Amino acid sequence: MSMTNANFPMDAEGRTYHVGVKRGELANRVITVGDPVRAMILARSLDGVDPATPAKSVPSNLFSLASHRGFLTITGRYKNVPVSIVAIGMGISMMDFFVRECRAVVDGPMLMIRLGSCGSLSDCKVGDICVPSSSFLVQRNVDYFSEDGDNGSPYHLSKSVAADPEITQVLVKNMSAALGEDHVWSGINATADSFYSSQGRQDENFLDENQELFTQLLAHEPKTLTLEMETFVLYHLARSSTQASLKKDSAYQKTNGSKNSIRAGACMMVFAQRKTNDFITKDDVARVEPLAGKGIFESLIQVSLGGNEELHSEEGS
Ligand code: R1P
Ligand code: URA
Repeated sequence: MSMTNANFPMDAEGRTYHVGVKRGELANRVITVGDPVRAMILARSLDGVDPATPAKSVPSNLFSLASHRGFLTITGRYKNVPVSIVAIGMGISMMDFFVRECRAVVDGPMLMIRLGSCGSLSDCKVGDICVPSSSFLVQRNVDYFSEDGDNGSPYHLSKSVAADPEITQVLVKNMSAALGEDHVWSGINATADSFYSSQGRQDENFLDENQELFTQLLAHEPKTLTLEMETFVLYHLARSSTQASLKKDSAYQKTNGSKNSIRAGACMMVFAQRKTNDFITKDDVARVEPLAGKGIFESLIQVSLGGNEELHSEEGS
């Protein structure tokens, strides 16, 4: 694959370097997940999908693209609205690739909603859904572990960044309808730069100094519910998105006062209960994922893109 433009590499067709998508392959409304199999399960809810589609495969009537860097993009329609699902793998760098490269190939406003898995340090049970209205970042302070003296605390905790409030509210409503309101929790998410040290897991093979981490997280944000590895970057980049991509879209400019071109939200399924040490079973994942999928697709199409909705509903599939 040969690329031009070292600043934002794209190939001759206009495909991005890592996600691999080009204009016309991605809808303005996008669900992002970590696990490609979760993306395939969600794709079964899209319009016109054959129920006999084999497990762990992409329905043949949908557009799909597996990139050489592990991203999987699937585009189709849900209740006739163009939507995409992008599996990104794990970690904050993968979320950064996803948000920036997808933004680069779509015209007009975008909605991005994450369906992830998480650990819970609150009372949520495995299989419950959490919808965080904001997220903060937990980063290992590598200098603390150096040998040259006092370098602060072992973990940096950032300020919280808010999700889009309308997306959060619609997610709570639709997840409650799909799973029952007793299984849906609101609160704050912590995005960690490791599954292990900065999520408070104990590992005698490394010096991590994280025995007090949960206490510190709760002192920092008492409503901290969940620990995972991407959501903060999604919320942060949505809030940092500029209107550059909207300049061509006069209808949007006329009707929407927002300074951002991306609105984002997230929800996550509790896989690890960190207080009781429970971990979700395969059967529970198989039960919860399709229900959460229904809640997330309904939410994705119920929030308005703003501007000329008709124009955007013709794009992306
Ligand atoms: C770790 O097991 C992974 O699971 C969570 C974390 O954020 C991390 O990516 O999310 P996904 O299930 O979406 O990958
Ligand atoms: N994903 C995470 O990042 N942490 C967990 O504990 C479970 C899923």
